[in-house]
Amino acid sequence: MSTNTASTTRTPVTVIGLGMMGTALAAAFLGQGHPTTVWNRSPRKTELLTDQGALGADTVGEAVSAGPLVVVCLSNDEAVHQVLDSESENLKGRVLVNLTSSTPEEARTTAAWAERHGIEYLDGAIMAIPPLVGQPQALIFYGGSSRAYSDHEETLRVLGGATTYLGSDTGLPSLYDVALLGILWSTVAGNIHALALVATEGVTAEAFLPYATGWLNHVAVPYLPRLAEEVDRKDYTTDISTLNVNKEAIAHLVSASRSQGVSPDLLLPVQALIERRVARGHGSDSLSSLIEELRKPSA
Ligand code: FVH
Repeated sequence: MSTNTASTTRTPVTVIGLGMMGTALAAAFLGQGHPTTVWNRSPRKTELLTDQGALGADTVGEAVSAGPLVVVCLSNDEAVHQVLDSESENLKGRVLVNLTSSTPEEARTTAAWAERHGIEYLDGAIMAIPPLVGQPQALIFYGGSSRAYSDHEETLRVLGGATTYLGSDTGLPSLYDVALLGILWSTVAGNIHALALVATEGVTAEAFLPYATGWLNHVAVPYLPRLAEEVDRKDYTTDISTLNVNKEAIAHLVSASRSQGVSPDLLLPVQALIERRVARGHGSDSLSSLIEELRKPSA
């Protein structure tokens, strides 16, 4: 164990996992004066933090026993259980905050494991990259024990100013996580397809960039509130842009991609969804009507 210079008034925190994210988490706690104990499978990664005043634990047990709040941030759910399943007795009565990415099912399974062992549990999803940790705009979702959250909200808010508690369902943070990532990946995918398309005529990504950002800022983002209203009301009537119109337009995109020598693969699933919805008689609906093609068929 190395020495620690943090203040004694702040809640001691243990961070298990010092990858890119875990290191940023531990540094944020240290930076706000929390006595911070760290453990990592590869011990050499603890040095960066012990140099900043963290206590380096030689074992997971030593790290878990160091205080009331244990934050774990590893590659995946399997790693979390490889490291912590044998520490269930040691974790009893403490608060375990799991900031490892997982599925809602994995989160709920881990929450059930924690409950069986008397561990107060919060699942979390970090919607930020390591350099943003600790910044006011850093968004981290939490779900699980309301007592654990209220007891430690001030400490957890050190990690991000946009810290948000979603309620007692431990599966919600990862559901929000993957839902938002889906928006990110489809937006980036659409951009990548567009850049491949315009590049066939020598247009650089830099030259196209202002049009892409303008399109998102002035057309796509302003549509989202109306999209949300249509989905919540299940009212897909529109006098702005129907599926019939979009069926024709996306056919142009697929045809142009092929004739320009660019694969339409990223957009074919969207075209198929539009064509299926139109074929089912919803051609005059708005784009939001596509959600009905995604929902599981009602039993
Ligand atoms: N990095 C990011 O931008 C994203 C932002 C959103 C949230 N993610 C999630 O954070 C988790 C950790 O991600 P990371 O970026 O820190 O990942 P790595 O730098 O690869 O570090 C992985 C740590 O996990 C340890 N580890 C992996 N497997 C095991 C195992 N079986 N037993 C013990 N520890 C394990 C690894 O240890 P080592 O390789 O250094 O010995 C690292 O500490 C992740 O869920 C992201 O989705 C980050």
